[in-house]
Amino acid sequence: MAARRGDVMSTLSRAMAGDLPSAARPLLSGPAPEPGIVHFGAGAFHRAHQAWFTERAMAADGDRSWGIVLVAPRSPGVVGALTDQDGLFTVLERDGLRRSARVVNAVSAALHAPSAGPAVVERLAAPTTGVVTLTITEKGYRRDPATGGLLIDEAVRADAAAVGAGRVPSTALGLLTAGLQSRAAGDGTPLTVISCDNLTGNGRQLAALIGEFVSLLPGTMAAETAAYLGEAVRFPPSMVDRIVPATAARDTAAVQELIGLRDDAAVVAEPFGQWVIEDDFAAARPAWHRAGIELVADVAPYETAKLRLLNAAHSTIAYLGALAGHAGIAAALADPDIEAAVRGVQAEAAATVTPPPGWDLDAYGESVLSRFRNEALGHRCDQVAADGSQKLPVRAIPTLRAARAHGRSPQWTALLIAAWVRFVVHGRDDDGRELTVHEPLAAALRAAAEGVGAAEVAGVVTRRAGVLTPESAADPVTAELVSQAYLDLDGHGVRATCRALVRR
Ligand code: CS2
Repeated sequence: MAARRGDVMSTLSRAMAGDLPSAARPLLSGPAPEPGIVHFGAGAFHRAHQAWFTERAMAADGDRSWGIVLVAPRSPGVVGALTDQDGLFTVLERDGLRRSARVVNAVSAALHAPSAGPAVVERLAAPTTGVVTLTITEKGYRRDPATGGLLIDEAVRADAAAVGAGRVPSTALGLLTAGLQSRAAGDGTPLTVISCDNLTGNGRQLAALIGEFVSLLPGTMAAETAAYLGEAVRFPPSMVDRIVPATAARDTAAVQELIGLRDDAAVVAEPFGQWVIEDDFAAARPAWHRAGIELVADVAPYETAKLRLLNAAHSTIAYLGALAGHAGIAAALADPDIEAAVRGVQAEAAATVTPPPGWDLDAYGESVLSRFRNEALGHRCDQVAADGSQKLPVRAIPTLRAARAHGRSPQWTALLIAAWVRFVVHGRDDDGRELTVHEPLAAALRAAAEGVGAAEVAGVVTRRAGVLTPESAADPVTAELVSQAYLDLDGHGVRATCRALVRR
């Protein structure tokens, strides 16, 4: 570990990789793998999940042709650091006092789309590209919450016009459409496109949104691309799972200590990781089955169980935790009143879910809670609380609807929704301290709630955000449960509200 040159810590690079302690060396030794995958989204999750699994797969069968070209659609994010580090980055795993770090060799190149010119579309069009993956977050799909279809706004129209005119589009969906159009006009090599975001039926939704995008292209181009989509492109749904908080300074410092080099693209994660993909590929794929990835006939039960029992529970901890004054997820779950609410949400969800083959939903719910208790991860409530208007329709509303369809009164799920409303509109915890609120609709929702009586706030805000479907919003029991929970949070705070619901 002799990487110190004078007083300056050297930065991770391929030339320095030989100096790494043996436990930290990449599984795939040698040069960067040849590009075979294009990935959209430069967040930490991709590095700790798909890139980590794919390196494992390449190391397992020695096929080095599935290197990842990482595309940052908007902000350059980590592109500069990854380029300087020859695509190498570290995954730091933390669990209690245990920590370990390993450098991952999976990235062939990193591109910042706005500055890369036609390079992204060229890479998508290259016959050697066999798979595209996406982690562009819920809001990156540009879904219209009211219709579930593509939100055809100015950016989408401009992108469709750009593709039509052979210019480079700017949104992730626009770039993907340009790549598909280019393949359709070329030799039509098959392609598999895998959404790795937390959407219901993510593959099906992405296929539909791309279909809509393609229909906005000029006539012949639209027809040719649509034909290619139908014949040679598959969009298998996938369920992804690994808790990956934002990398903090203490994580970068831990990596430096463990690998002896500075890494500006390091990510921190829990040891657990899961990826379930529907076995529906257009052509070849990496040896993912040799890297622990489950290839199944139907992803839906896995995805439903994960969204409703894990993600909804996570959001419950985040909103109630933030409102009760907790900064971290683990600390919030250690609060017995919040734990009762989280268990309530999980129980309501479990009653609506068909377990995936071989799963015991009680054991799954418990395993999720024990993962959330991993305090060493430093996962913050405000991170999970971000973008609630995009997340709740996927992770909470389906439970609410299914429970109501069976005549039940899902009070805990209603509390989750009310807590989100309170978090966004009030923006302060129960002791009056200001909260960090990341919510794309925050300004509009606060304006909508202005001057509205407390009994009406939850209804007005959930309708304005499109979080409740019109059918759920019209259900008097749902409306009453959410409004009452909001009034209780407003009047008595998180703890008293949870205690009262436990007694109910
Ligand atoms: C979290 C997820 O931030 C959030 O919304 O619920 O990112 C969660 O950590 C992952 O889905 C776990 O796989």
